[in-house]
Formats: sequence, C-alpha cells, structure tokens
Amino acid sequence: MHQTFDAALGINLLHVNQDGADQNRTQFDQWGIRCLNLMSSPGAGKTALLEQTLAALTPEIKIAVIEGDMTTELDADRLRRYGVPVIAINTGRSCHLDSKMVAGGIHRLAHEHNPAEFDLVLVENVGNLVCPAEFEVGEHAKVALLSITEGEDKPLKYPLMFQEADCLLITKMDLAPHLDFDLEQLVANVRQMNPRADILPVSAKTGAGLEHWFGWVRSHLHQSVNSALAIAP
Ligand SMILES: Nc1nc2c(ncn2[C@@H]2O[C@H](COP(=O)(O)OP(=O)(O)OP(=O)(O)O)[C@@H](O)[C@H]2O)c(=O)[nH]1
Ligand SMILES: [Mg+2]
Repeated sequence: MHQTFDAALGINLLHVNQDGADQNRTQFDQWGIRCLNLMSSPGAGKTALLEQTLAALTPEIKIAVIEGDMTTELDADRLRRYGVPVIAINTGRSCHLDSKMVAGGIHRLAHEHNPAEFDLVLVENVGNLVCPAEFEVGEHAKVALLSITEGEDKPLKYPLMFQEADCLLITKMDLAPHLDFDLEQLVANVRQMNPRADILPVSAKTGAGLEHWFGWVRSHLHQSVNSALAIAP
C-alpha cells in the first residue's frame, strides 16, 4: 500500500481505504464474484470497451457494472442498454472511486439482485490517470487503458497507474495510421515500470484485439491469466 497522510486530520486515508477495500473483496469472494477495476485518463475508451465487453460476454458470463462518474449517468445509461445491472456512483468533486463508495454500490447491487448469481463486477473508475491508482476499491485485478493519442511517454510521467496494472489495454489502435505512434516505444516504457502486466493492443471501434481481451477476462475468472495472448514480458 502507498503511504500518504492527510496532514490536517492526521488520518492515514489510504489505510482506512485499504481496510474498506479488503472488506469489499471479502464480500465479493463470499459471493463467488471476481471484480476488475478499469482505470484511465478521461476519454481513453473505458465505456466503449465495456460496451463491447458486455455485448460479447453476456449472457455467457453474468456481469454487473459499477459505474463511477463525477456528475452524470451518461456512461451508466450507455451500458444499461446491454441489459445488465449498472450501479451508478456520482463522486461529486472526487476524482476517483474509493472503497466506501464502492461498498455503497455493492450494497445496492445486493439489495436489488441476488449477488451470488453474478460472476463478474466491472468497475469503471472516474477518468483520471493518477488518483484512481492510489485507491483500491476491492478489485481482484486492475486494468489500465491508455489510448494511442495520449503519447508513448505517459507510463514514465504517470508511473503509479502503470506499476499497479495487471493488464494494460492500448486503445484506439485503429487510429495508428493517422498518428506518429510507436507501439514498441510505448511497450518499452511500460516495461520499465512494470515487467509483469499483460499488454493488449485493442480497438473498440474495429474490434481488433478484443478477442484477446475477452480471453484475458475469461482466464481471470479462472484465476490464471493466459498471457500467451498478450505481448510477452
Ligand atoms: N477511433 C476510436 N475511438 C474510440 C475508441 N474507443 C473509444 N473511442 C472514442 O473515444 C471517445 C471516448 O470514449 P469513452 O468510451 O467514452 O471513454 P471513457 O474512457 O469511458 O471516458 P470517461 O468516462 O469520460 O473517462 C468517444 O468519442 C469514443 O467513441 C476506439 O477504439 N477507436
Ligand atoms: Mg466512460
């Protein structure tokens, strides 16, 4: 866990958050649910990826979504079209979900559904490349997204997100012909920060690479990630 302190209150905020995250994970485990926390800058393509994921994996996998957004339910409404429960959490001025907010989401899910029926909870975090990586919410794995329009240097400039990721999706690959984008350089920068993450280039627009992502999700449900599908460490 990363140590930071709120000087005014003298409270180790991250310690409190970590306790809550551990409780959320224990609750998920009791219900037999795996939880993935999707994080990225605003607009990297989290909701677009979730749309494709829900379209492809339900009803094979019983999925619920916890949708973090500062003020609107725009993303939640996009995802509700896929017929899965979507619990919307507005974080107000907060730039990330924390474990207490997600505990509220879990409570609502359990109130409205039989939680033991679900295999997977997908959390879409607030768009931000820094703060969400600091606050665990009870996930079993962290999935970071970086779109190719953001630049190959981002893993070096915003290291925590990339250090924490179990899986990194390089998104919007369909735009590569229009950009000076160097996939090899990006992968090298990620590897400086994180030698173990699975790296999957994808396009939610064309569908390229999405089968590898779906394979990663399926493998994660069985708790052994098939990294043969990914760019090797
Ligand atoms: N060309 C292209 N555009 C994409 C792709 N994925 C998403 N987009 C576009 O990128 C924009 C942002 O996509 P979203 O899925 O809303 O991104 P997000 O990460 O959920 O955004 P926030 O929730 O605001 O952080 C939209 O205009 C999408 O249509 C892709 O694979 N290729
Ligand atoms: Mg979104």
